[in-house]
Amino acid sequence: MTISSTGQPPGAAPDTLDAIIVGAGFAGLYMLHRLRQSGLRAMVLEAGPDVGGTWYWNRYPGARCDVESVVYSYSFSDELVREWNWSEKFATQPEILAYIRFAADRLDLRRDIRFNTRVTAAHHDGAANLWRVQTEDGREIAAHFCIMATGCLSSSRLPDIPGISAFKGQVIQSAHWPDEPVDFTGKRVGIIGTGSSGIQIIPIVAAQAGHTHVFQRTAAYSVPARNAPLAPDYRAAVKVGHGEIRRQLRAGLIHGNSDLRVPGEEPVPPGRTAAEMTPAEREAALEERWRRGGAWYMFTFSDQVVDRQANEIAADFIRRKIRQIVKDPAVAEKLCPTSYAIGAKRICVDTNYYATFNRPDVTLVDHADAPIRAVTEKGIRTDGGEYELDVIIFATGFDAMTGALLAMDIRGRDGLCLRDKWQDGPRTYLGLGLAGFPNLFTITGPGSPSVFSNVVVSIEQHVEWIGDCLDHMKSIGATRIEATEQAETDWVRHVGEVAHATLIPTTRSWYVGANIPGKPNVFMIYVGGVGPYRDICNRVAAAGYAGFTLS
Ligand code: N01
Repeated sequence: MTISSTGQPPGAAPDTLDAIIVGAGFAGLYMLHRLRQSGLRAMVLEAGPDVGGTWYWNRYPGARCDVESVVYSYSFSDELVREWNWSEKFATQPEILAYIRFAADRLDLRRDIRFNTRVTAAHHDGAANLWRVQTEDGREIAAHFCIMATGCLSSSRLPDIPGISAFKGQVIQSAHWPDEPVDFTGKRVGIIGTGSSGIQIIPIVAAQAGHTHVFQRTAAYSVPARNAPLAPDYRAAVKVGHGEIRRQLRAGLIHGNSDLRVPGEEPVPPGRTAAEMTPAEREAALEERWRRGGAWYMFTFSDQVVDRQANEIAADFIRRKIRQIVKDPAVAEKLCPTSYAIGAKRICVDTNYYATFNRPDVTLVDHADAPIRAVTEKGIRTDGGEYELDVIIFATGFDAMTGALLAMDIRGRDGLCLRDKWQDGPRTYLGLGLAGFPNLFTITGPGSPSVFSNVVVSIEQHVEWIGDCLDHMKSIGATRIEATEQAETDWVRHVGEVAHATLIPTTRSWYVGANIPGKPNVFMIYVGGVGPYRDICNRVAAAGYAGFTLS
């Protein structure tokens, strides 16, 4: 059976689609657009009421992307680049959501998206060579291909602290913030979690609340964002230079616009190893990265994530900054991260985070002194006493990489269940395909650079690779593609080898699934860089999709 030029397979039921795409965030929207360009009939199923994915749900106060706006946006369309103007270096969630809505409308995507439609199951019907996708409202939709665009950080979690349902005040999850603005004026607020989300929320809530208690289990490394409005001449320069910026981003030569030549600023010199620099040079380089702000502090030394000494120099610089900013030395010490290498958990980017602890109406409750035991009717009980609260905010993270996929009952060839296949941790080939699951693709799936890259760059690469793959299948009359067991095993080994050559897997983080009780601890991300990864994927395609079986 071949896919016809109209995208309709001969003999297929009229409502059989070429592809179902799950999720209408950055990935699902571009995938729909790309498949339409190939003349395929595709539909996006989206649990939420609108486009945006993570940028729809994570609408907490202070939510921003910590990758710079001009590069955290689609690069595939010159029109979109030309027509959209980012207002700030780091865009707010409302601005990113407005951008995604703009892209969806500009590309006329909404007519093929079913909103408020949560996918509960996807089963491959081998005889018909179709994916049968079931939704929460009891419908079934069939398609030849199923493409999971479900996001890496879309399955948020409440921790298993006992008593949460007993609390008489308001409980809010950062990733499911209420639609209406929450007024914290005069309220006693407790925030659990000091990762990227908590660090963005805390300064904003603290400025409004009567009193804020920050419950910290592990101190995080955070660098200032140095957010600022984008000057018109800078925006114009980015549009003019867009082609070259896109080339460099895709090759992994630059990561954000901190690396671009901003008018009036010299580009940051390429990193050298810490050992190649004198102590004065190292200090100047760290100071310069701190002054510029942003997550690219991680690249101050070229060996920062592989060499313990280089890593410690970069980590210690941040601790010294914390001690300078936070006036109470005891509080400063508690805010200093010491238990893990910088970068082994995602570095945070903040605006006024550490300075917030100088406010008289903010109290740091550190786990070492007062571990949380329970949520009670009145607040939070720790070993150090009970804190009475009106609101508790949980910024406690996500079941990353696999949570959204395993929330669905996905079954492949001969009924193979994804939950069984991944019981010892996720296994994929390239983070794109899975042995035993024909015609199923994952965009930024486990085993790809995904969250270890500017994820929009990685999304575009996967979407284009999948689109080209389906074009190729059509051209040779193939209707089925599946990763081989051998290719998958080799890739999983390679992902592990690359990761274990760095310091990144050396701590218990969501990168290894350690934040979810009972989740197998396996490093889930390809950290070899988007450039080398793109080369590998391109070579696989050029070799007739080596490591996949096509029929
Ligand atoms: O989640 P996290 P996040 N008791 O898992 C604590 C992206 N993102 O939503 O470290 C007490 O990082 C937990 O403590 P510990 C970005 O990739 C990007 O903040 O496990 N505390 C930790 O402090 C990011 O990395 C942006 O000891 C508990 C916090 O909760 C990823 O999303 C913004 C606990 C969870 O931190 C996730 O970030 C936001 C418990 N039982 C998110 N359980 C930007 O672009 C958990 N914690 C800016």
